[in-house]
Amino acid sequence: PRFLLNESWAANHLKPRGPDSHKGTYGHVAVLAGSSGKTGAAILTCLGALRGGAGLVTLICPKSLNHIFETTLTEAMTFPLEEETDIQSLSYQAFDKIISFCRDKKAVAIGPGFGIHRETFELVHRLVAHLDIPAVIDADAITALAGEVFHLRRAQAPRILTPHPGELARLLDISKEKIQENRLEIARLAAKETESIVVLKGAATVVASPDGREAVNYSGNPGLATGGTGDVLTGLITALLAQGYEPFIAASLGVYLHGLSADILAKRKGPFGFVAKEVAETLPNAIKEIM
Ligand code: NPW
Ligand code: AMP
Ligand code: MG
Repeated sequence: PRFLLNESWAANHLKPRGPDSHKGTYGHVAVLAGSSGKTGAAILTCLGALRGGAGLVTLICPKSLNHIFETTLTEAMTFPLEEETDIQSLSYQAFDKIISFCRDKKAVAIGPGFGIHRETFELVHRLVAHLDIPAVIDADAITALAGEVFHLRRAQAPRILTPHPGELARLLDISKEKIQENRLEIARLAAKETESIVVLKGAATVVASPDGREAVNYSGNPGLATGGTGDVLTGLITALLAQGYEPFIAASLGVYLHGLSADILAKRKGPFGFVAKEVAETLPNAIKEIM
């Protein structure tokens, strides 16, 4: 079955909040993101999660960068961990602490600005296979899995991959051009190959599940073609997972709301020049528009 992600689809799937609900109802999101030079990616992922309605958000980060996050992120918490001294990224040494921290969390985001050192890649491989909660895998974590998708097949909990065409090209070792020529078919193939839900980003984002469901998005505009918007989407989808949406619905609803937020900004501010942070900040307006 194929769905068009439009306003009526989203309105049918977005759940209202019960008056007696509390932050525990909406799940605690863990975010594994950020390294030296890419702290913004981690911040944007956390903002995407908060604006997407997560009950609580904690950023797991390298200790040396903790002060940046503590001063920038008011509503999110941090969980600083020892890092390899010279890379200011987390490495496989942090594996056990991350696994035990995530045990009672509802969903985890892995990858935005996470780093591309070998030690970080090894951490990603082990986390992808062993974390027993739903995970959104993006950016550097997708790059870490290039030629190593078997780690995904070992996972016992749902995995959602959110590649842009460049990342999917790297993951599957096929050209960007080939991907763009047949986005739906390649996304479907990638979902089968990785046994994960695949969100192939870009104009008319495609969502494909290994169970055969697929969706094409009708919201969004080229104003989104600016640094950090993908990081916001990752946080948003993770927040929807934490709120209990089934993984394919969480991915699809996240893609639609993210695009709608950009459409509201394009109308309000102009067709481009709005920034990723504003896409996060406008998510409540997008939710309001379809509720
Ligand atoms: P080309 O060559 O431009 O045509 P990378 P990244 C291609 C973090 N960030 N359609 C592109 O193609 C991220 O989270 C941090 C077609 C090129 O080949 C990552 O961790 C920020 N092709 C890290 O930086 C803000 C497309 O992909 C390749 C495409 C690197 O992420 C920015 C580039 O991909 C950023 O989010 C499309 N729609 N989109 C921060 N403030 O901290 C991309 N490509 O090398 O993975 O680089 O996406 O910038
Ligand atoms: P990333 O490259 O990871 O930062 O993600 C970019 C985000 O912007 C994704 O959600 C893309 O789907 C979206 N995006 C980029 N270009 C366009 C476009 N021309 N039309 C609609 N959405 C776009
Ligand atoms: Mg990205």
